[in-house]
Amino acid sequence: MQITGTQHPTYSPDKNGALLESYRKEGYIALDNVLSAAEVEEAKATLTELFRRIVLNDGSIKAGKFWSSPDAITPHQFFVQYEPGYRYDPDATVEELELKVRKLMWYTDQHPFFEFLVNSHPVIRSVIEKLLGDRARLYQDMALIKPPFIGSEKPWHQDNAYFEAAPLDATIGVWIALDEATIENGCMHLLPGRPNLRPLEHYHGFDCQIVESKMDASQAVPVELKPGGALFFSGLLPHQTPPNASPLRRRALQFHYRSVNSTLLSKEDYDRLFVDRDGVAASCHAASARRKQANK
Ligand SMILES: O=C(O)CCC(=O)C(=O)O
Repeated sequence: MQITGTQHPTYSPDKNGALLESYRKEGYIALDNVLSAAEVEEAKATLTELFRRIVLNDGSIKAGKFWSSPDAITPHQFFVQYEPGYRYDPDATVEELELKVRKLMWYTDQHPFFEFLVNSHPVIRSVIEKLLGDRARLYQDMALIKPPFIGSEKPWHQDNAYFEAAPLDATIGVWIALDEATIENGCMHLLPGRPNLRPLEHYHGFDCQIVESKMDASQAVPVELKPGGALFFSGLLPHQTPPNASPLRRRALQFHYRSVNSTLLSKEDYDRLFVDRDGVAASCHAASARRKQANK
């Protein structure tokens, strides 16, 4: 069993000033004990329960809500994504299948415990709103599973490259470790510092990712977390997770919020805002458009 020796502060309101300063300077903060041991156990058990319900197709999965915009026509629907190398085996048991899952997405409205975590958990909401400087609404939810041996890399990217909210500092993510997250099993790696908190050009490699020459990956820092520890990070912070080649699980919850006063733009308008220094539209949408154009 791995035990990370890394220590992060435990949240208390008297730390608000220092946490905000650190967030503004580095683009993230890490905290221990955001979830209690009991909450971590409940989150893991509830993820398993939701996975079983969707895989067994027992009729208990509700039609999705649309968190991002009440005006949107298409609701987001809970789905499961398997690791890219996994070939579906109809004889696999549910337990075996769960160890092939890369992510669950749009799942938090399927269970009251996750609704509590995203909407009302006192530490999550306090920290998010303090760092955002505004009331927050949920923008996106995922559970990122990175299973033992086959959990694949998520390449360098900025979450704002996927989003459409303005202004660019109005989005924030929280990534909560449910297992120990270490360098060996694929913890978060970050490129901190104000100069990196600006749009960086993305392209479509094996995923939507930052153009390598636009960042200095040698300055990256890994952030190991104990179960219940969490990383709060700007939508502009470049981050990556390496593969999990270890025998250990690395489950995490990730919720993104945006300020209630932010605006969702059309993809075209967002591409005029999310622009790299050299004037290149930097989002994943712009990267897809360039790829389509090149393949014509
Ligand atoms: O948990 C991970 O492996 C990385 C997730 C991530 O950065 C993302 O999906 O945006």
